[in-house]
Amino acid sequence: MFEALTAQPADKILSLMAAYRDDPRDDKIDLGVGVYKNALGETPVMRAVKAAEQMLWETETTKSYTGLAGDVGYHNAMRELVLGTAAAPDQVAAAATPGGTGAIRQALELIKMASPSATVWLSAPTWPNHPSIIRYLGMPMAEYRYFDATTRGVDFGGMLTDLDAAKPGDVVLLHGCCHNPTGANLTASQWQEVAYLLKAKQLIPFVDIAYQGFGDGLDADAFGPRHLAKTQPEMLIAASCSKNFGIYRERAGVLMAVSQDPSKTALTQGTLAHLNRQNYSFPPDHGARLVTLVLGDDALRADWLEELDGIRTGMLALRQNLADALRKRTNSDRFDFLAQHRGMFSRLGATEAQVAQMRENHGVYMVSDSRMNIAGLNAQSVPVLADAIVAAGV
Ligand code: PLP
Ligand code: TYF
Repeated sequence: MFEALTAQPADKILSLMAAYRDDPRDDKIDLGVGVYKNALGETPVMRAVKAAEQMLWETETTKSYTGLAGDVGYHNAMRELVLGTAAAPDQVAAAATPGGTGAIRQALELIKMASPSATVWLSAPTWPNHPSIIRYLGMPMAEYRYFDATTRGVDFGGMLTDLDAAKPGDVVLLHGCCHNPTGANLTASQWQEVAYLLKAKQLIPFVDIAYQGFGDGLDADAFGPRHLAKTQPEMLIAASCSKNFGIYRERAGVLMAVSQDPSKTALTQGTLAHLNRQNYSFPPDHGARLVTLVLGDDALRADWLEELDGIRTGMLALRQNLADALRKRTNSDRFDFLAQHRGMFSRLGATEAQVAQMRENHGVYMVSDSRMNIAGLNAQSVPVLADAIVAAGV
């Protein structure tokens, strides 16, 4: 049987990690995989998470199964974190999932079950796992324009024009904040315009939010999903705790299905539990429980917020430093977009050949589409990167 398997394409982000590891140069710079790193290049366990782990170790009395959809305390904590008061508890069905990716997968399976002919619209470009999973599930898929290669901002006119061609019942996947891979994001008023179009065309928003707190702050980053929850009849949200709690390997995510009509919630909740059962029975609990402890304890929550804000403002400072360094070297403002982008990533707009040149000549590792992880920089590497960018003729 196994001989019938065919080799699958590698994940270009993850293969870059291996190439970086194998590079013997000690001045190499890793701007590849989307993992937060401090100025020392470490991805530490957050203080509040460490404290919650100790609390859990001391107080946890059983590791028996949770519910099929995970723990209700976690659903509530995540609903409040992502949606605030934009949706009442009885409007939201929720299930814990293995990471944000698990939530995306379960959301797509729900869409396929409920509306097999719905096309899922993706931003061009998007996180490569979106089209990969959709293709694997055999679902119809289309792209809407999103990134403007000239301004390195959002091609908002193109986005609205393309979404206008979607048919009623189609699903539109939107990055909640901190767009991966471009770093270019919708403004609050653009979210309002998108919401207006979605409602008028009867399109269903599906928000993937994996970086809440990494852009302009926890509440500002959730403007989009909250506005949609208030204005749309139905929506799906896949939220990840990997980045903002720094618990990548614990695999904590949540899928939320929001409906203006609370009478639909029980059926949707049952479906989410069913989908978990089909795929892995019970979802992982450890990371979810840490998140619940941190969010539910005033002192831990305050400490988490402080550390998260330090991460966020540190990345903003690196963005500004890089934009300034490039202003100086090029005598122009054409890299100012780096300071306007938000989140971990910016798409630089370099060609594949320029990306390869920066890797070979300067040991700078970015994804071949010229996505850079800003958190991979520090005070020493910013000028090195700026030199590399100029030398490559970007
Ligand atoms: N969605 C986007 C856009 C991402 O970049 C990520 C990356 O980590 C995820 C979802 C999900 O991450 P995880 O499955 O590690 O929680
Ligand atoms: O985009 C990134 O770098 C992160 C991490 O298959 C990641 O989202 C990358 C690839 C992948 C899973 C996670």
